[in-house]
Amino acid sequence: MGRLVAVSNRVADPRNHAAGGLAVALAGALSKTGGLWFGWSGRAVEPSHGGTPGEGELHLSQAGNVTLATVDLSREDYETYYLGYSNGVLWPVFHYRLDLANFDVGSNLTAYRRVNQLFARKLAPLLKPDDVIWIHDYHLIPLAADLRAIGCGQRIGFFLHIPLPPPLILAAIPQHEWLMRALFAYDLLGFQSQADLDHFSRYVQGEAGAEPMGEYRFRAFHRTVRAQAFPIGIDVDEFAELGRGEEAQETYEMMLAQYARRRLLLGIDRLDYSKGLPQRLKAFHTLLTEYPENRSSATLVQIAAPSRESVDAYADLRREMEGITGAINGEFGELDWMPVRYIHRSTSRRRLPGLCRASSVALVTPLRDGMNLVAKEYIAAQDPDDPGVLVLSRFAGAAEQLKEALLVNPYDTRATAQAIQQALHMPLAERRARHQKLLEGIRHQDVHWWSSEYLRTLMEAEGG
Ligand code: ADQ
Repeated sequence: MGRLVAVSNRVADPRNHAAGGLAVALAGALSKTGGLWFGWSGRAVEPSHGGTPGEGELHLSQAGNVTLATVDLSREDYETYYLGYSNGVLWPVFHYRLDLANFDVGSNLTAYRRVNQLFARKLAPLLKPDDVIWIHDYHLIPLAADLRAIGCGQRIGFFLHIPLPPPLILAAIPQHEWLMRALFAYDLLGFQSQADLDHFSRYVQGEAGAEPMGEYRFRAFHRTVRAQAFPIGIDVDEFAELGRGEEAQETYEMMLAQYARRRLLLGIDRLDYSKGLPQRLKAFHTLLTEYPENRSSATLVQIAAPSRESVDAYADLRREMEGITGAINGEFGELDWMPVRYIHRSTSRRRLPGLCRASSVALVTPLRDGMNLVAKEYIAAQDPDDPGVLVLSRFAGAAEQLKEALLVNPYDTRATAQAIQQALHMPLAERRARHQKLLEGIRHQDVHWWSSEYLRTLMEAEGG
């Protein structure tokens, strides 16, 4: 395989494993091939500082043998391409939230097209003929088409980290056909789950008259693309190693000391409406109402990292969370017990394994999620001799793999409360048996499996 060129909205130093996310996922493949990682610098500059809007400066730096190349965006493009179209249209619709999408602002679409074209223009001169290009996520759907338009013939793959909704939901995006046509400029499309792949297949057959051509190959818009599910995993050993670190140990001991007489329930999320946080709090309220033996005992630690705060739906969610938390604590709290510890800040990744290990139950209950890596991290952090229980939404991509979790419908707060009660009382033998199977599963399809399987398939795929 030639040099790997990864492209994603944000770029991180792949040597910094504490950064988590794509940095861990791509580090191996990037460093093996002396790769290049290209994306937005994270800087939104005023036009007077950086020229005309969108024409950001290119920054090159080295992280070991990996080259990091980033471009600045104008403030206007940040607001329109990133907040407006990517996170105000694509994110809500792909998470089935048509009610939260704002289709009205034409300048958002224009900026989405413009930034993808800018990325193509800035990336093309850095490419070598035998590079293999791997583009990530919904911000960059048309990038392969833009690269092809300026003469790039390299192999190009795409991986969608978020769900792909069913055809009729996707069709609510006025530009749905343009977006889906753009996917056919890739050689390989990777989805998180079979359900997403199934939606893709139904869309292209129903809306674009495509015929599936044998397994995983589709022809439409005069091009052929291969599409498959590659559920993303975590680096189980790296997370376990992080768990042996000083900060994780310290966190674990602090939690045990603070909550010695309590049972801990844990939620770790970005504060995002896809994560089902109000519903989770309501299920916890139902637990305290219907199973009163949990009062003065069960404590929900909910860490919700701030995210996209300038988008209205996120500000509304923040207020809603504060309201529900206050109501539960007001109704049930005692002088020596607060039922919900709600922390609206991000937590260092180094502390996460300690938090996970100290908790009897993890609540991973999104309304819709591409995968959800917190579910897998929770499993990896447990003591196999005395593991906690994972309560997992059936609407997370991870539910296709993690069958031994307690699967719940997060909209059904009563059934979710029952599952939490079951988790709190699960016998040790059952906890161990479930955990062992879950751990085997996340080890088998870990993040190294994910990237090597994807890249192997990309090398075989014949688009065109
Ligand atoms: P996210 O929606 O960000 O990612 P998720 O997979 O849950 O969701 O988390 C990604 C990483 O962020 C995990 O390593 C997690 O530990 C960390 N994280 C989340 N909340 C945190 C917090 N409060 N404090 C510290 N760290 C936190 C998108 C998709 C997911 C998909 C991933 C990867 O929405 O469905 O699983 O990409 O493909």
